[in-house]
This record gives sequence, structure tokens and C-alpha cells, in this order.
Amino acid sequence: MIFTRIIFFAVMMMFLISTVACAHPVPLRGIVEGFYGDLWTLQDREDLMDFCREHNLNAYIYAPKNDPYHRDKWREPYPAEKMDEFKKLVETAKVNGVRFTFAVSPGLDLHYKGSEAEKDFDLLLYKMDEMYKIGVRSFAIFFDDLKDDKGRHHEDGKKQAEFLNRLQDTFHKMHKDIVPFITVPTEYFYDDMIDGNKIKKYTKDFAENLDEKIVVLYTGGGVVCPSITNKNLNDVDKIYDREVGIWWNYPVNDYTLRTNGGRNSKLALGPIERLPSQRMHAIFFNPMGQVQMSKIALATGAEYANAPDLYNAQTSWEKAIEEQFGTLAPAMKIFASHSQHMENSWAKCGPSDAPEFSLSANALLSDLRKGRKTDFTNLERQISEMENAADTLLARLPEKYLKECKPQLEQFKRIAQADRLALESLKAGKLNPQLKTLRAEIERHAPYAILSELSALKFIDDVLAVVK
Ligand code: LOG
Repeated sequence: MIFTRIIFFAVMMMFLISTVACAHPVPLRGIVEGFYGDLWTLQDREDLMDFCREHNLNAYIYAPKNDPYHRDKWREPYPAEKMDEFKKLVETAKVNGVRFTFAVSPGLDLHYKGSEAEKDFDLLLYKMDEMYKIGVRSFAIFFDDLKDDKGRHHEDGKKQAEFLNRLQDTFHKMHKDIVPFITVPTEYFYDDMIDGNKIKKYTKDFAENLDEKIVVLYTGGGVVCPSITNKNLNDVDKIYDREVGIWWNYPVNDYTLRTNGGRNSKLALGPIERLPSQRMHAIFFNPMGQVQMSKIALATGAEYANAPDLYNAQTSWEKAIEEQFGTLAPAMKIFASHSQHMENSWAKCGPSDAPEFSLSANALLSDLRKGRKTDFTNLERQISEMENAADTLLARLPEKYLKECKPQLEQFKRIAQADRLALESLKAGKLNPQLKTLRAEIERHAPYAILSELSALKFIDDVLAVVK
């Protein structure tokens, strides 16, 4: 008996050791504030530093596209009050065990030749030195988004690389305790690095000339793409002859802002998913302007980054929502499941919205079409749950969340109500005229709030197409 117990215990221990041994955290893992649109406040950032500590994320990159001093007016130093904010933030990062990286995107008009180049070089050095003085030890220079209206860029990979190497060398001579630079190339997604099976000239030149210590980030096959395979990561490692890192564009939603008149219309509330299990140097998640609502995806991203090969997107997503929303978690899961998938003409990422709903809706419509016996109860139940979830969240979500998702919650409620009318119309075999009014109302709000386009929203249109 004792003997079997010992064996059992030994086997359990071996199992435990093997699972722990499987967890290879990505060495540098965290958040890149790298989106377009309104900047986060100091308070938002400090709050996120806490979040990073709690979730074992150890890195943050400051790179908001709409901070004029980061990109458009990169030559100008930050005003004193901004430097005070940075100082506080850098301290908060340190206290929380987060490496703060200061990034500049000088590519729009950086000079690479002649006396103007020397001037630019010195200005950049000065700007970084000011950051060094307040405690920053990690720096990044980004060259993304330099394409013209026709989608072409005119960058020279060799010149960019030489510029970066020289900047790093010079700065390192001044300050021995800085860590290697981080960069994002102009061709920063795989499909843009290659032409057929040939590496494009810019990427080849950049990769061949770049100091081997500099960390390169890329975004996957596309800018916002469904997945990165181990093979894809490997291919980019080979191009750059180093372990590269990932800049992952989920839950960022700034591209729904650009196409929708200045408001973020869709929230990305799903889990991080379909990323490599293989070793990588770094991973940074690019969030939404909505800092609180970003935390669902970010918490799952943290779990992934801490143990890529043990990660399960669905369980991690449920856990994140339970931890963040407590008693409101069941309602939040329903709402969030309708707002996970991000897609437009060039972007595609995140799990399908409410797959259970679309499955039931499609089954019902197909049964009706084929004259089979139809079961309305399943969809009826889901619609009631949606309505209840919307009401609960609108009434009880704390203000810090509500101010980030109220338009979407109200739209969710309209969609649920329209789904109910659609279902009733189907049952009666006759269109309830209110449905058309409500559908028009949903359309009126769509530029500011959209969700479940291929699921709960589609059901309304599918019904309008068949019931007259
Ligand atoms: C930008 C990024 C933006 C994201 C999503 C990178 C490296 N750069 O198209 O600032 O938030 O796409 O719109 C980007 O991803 N370029």
C-alpha cells in the first residue's frame, strides 16, 4: 500500500515538474502603447503598470502615434510638465518590475545624409538623453507606417540600419547601462518582406546591416492578422538572423476609428489566440484606446506570454472576465462574446463573434427553408440572455468601464431587441413592422457602435430578407 502511494506520489511529481518545465515565458512580454487616436492619461498608464505586475508582464513601450513629440514633431523635446509625467511613470514602472521603453518614430522626415543628418542625429540623442536622466534605460526607434497613398515606401534599409547602429553605439558609449534598442522596420509584416519567394531589397538591406543585438518586432503575416505559426516566426528569424519579437495588433481597434469618423466603433473583447508556441525574444500587445476594456485581451495575452505552450484561449478568457468583473462576469461573457472579431478590407483577427448564436440562427433558418420542424426555444433563450446581459451591464457596470463601452452596450441591446422581433416575425410568418424601424435605428448608430456583424446582427437581415 505504502509502496503504491510512493509510486503514485512520484508519478504526480514527475507530471508536475514536466508541466512546469513546459512553461517558457517569453523573456520580454508586455504592452506597446502604439495605437492611433487619443492618448492614454498618466493615470491610465500607471493603472496599467499595476496590471502588468499582477499579470507578470515585464515590459511597456511608450509609442502613441498621436503624441506629436513621438512622430510628427519628433525633433522637438518634451515640455517640462510632460517630462514630469514621464518621470512619475518611469518610477511607477520600476516599482512594478516593468521595463519602460521610450520610443521615437522619426521616419517621416529623418535625414540620412549631410549636415542635416548630423543635426537630426544630435537632436535624437538629446531627446533620448533627457529620458535617460529621468531613469529610462531602454529605447526604441520605429520605422513603421511610412507608406504613401499608393502603398509604396521609399526607405533605404541599409541607411536606416546604419543610422540605428550608430545611434545605439554612440548612446552606449555615453551610458553603459542601456539595454539593446528595439526597432520596427518599415516592412514590418511578413507578406510585405517578401516578393514571391524572394526577400525584398529593403528588408534584406535592413536585416544584413542591423546590429545583431537590436531587437526586431514584426506583426505577423499581415498588419492585423488571424494567427502566427511557428513556421512564420521561424522564417522571419531566418531573415533577420536572430530571434525576433512580435508586435501583436489585438485588441487594438484604431482602424475602426479611422474608417468611422473618429470614434472607435468596435471593441475587441476576445482572447489572444493562435500565436506561436515556439521561443521568441519578445511579445508586445497593442491595446485599444479603451484602457479598461483592453484588459480582457491583455490578461489572456499575459497568460499566453508566460507559458505559450500551455495556453488555452477559451479558459484564459473566461478566467480573465471572472477576475475582472466578479458577479457581472456572466453578463460580460455574453456581451464580450458578441464583440471579439475584428475585420475590414485589410485586417482580420480574433475569434468569431457569438458562434453559438450564428449556429442556432443558421440551423433555424435552414429548417424553415426546408419546411422541417423548427425549434425556436434555443435561439429564444440566447436572445433573452443577451437582453438581460445588456440591461444588467448598463445598470451595474462601474463608471470606469461604462464610459468606454456604453454606445456598444446600447447597440447590443438594440440588436437583441431586433433579434427578438425577427424571431417573432419568423414564428408568425409575417413581418413585424417595428423590426424595420429598429434596424434603421441600429444602422444610425453603427458608425459609433458595432458588434456581432456576422452573428446576431446578420440574423436580423437574414429574417428581413425572407419574411415580408
Ligand atoms: C501601426 C500601429 C497601429 C496598427 C493597427 C504597427 C507596427 N503599426 O498599420 O500603430 O495601431 O497598425 O491599426 C499599424 O502595427 N499600422
